[in-house]
Amino acid sequence: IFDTKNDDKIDRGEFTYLWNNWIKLIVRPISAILVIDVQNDFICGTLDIRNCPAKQNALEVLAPINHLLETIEFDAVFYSYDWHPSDHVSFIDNVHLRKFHESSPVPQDEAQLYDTVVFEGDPPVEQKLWPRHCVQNTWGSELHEDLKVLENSVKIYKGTNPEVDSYSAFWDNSKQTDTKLAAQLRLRGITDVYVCGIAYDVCVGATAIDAISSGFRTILLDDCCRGVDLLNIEKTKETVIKNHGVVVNSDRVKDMVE
Ligand code: VGL
Ligand code: ZN
Repeated sequence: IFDTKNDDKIDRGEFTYLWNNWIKLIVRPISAILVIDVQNDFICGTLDIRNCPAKQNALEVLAPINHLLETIEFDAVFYSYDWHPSDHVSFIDNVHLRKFHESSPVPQDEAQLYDTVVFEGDPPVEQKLWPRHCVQNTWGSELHEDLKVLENSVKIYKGTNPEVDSYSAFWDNSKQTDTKLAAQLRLRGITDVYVCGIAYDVCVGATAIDAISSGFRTILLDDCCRGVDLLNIEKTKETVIKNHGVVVNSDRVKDMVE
């Protein structure tokens, strides 16, 4: 094929065909899908994102995610759970349990839902205040009953430390402890990570960014996500693209996964 004297006799169509197959054999993509936080509280419970600024309906992720899980043979499937103890730092009704740091933009007795405050600590911790949600072993923290859950899938629990929030399914927000998700992906030889779920601009975005920095080719499934704030959803997509991830609709996946 690399015969330069007879270069003009080479069948370019044949060459391209062989080349594509060699590439696929050499670097066969091994794919995982991460289904992020498709839990009752975000869909129809205490942190129903229909009440958030973007007014999106998280129920709409179920059909496209289920369709993918039914039609695409991913090499691994992971479901993450936001899984908080009752005294979790992110709950507005828990602000009285801790002291605010002097640098907090909002004083302790004036803190409102969705404010970002700073708690005392070493170092002080910045935290957005959410309604109580996804408390461990409650209905609100269960996956939605209409979500397809595959056998042999892996469940990842995050936000279990009462003092630290965890948006990403890889790391807590202070990057102190990891969930072992990256190790589990590497153990399976995963090269490509598809990310979908709720909330687009919070846990899905943080997970996609960490997937990229953990070295995985990362594909964000735009139509399989719903979020809190439209501007932040746009910023999430921009950040993923800027960091060499891709954002696609789920109808593209069948051509990307063998
Ligand atoms: C989430 C807010 C608080 C999420 C979790 O799953 O996106 N959002 N905790
Ligand atoms: Zn949470």
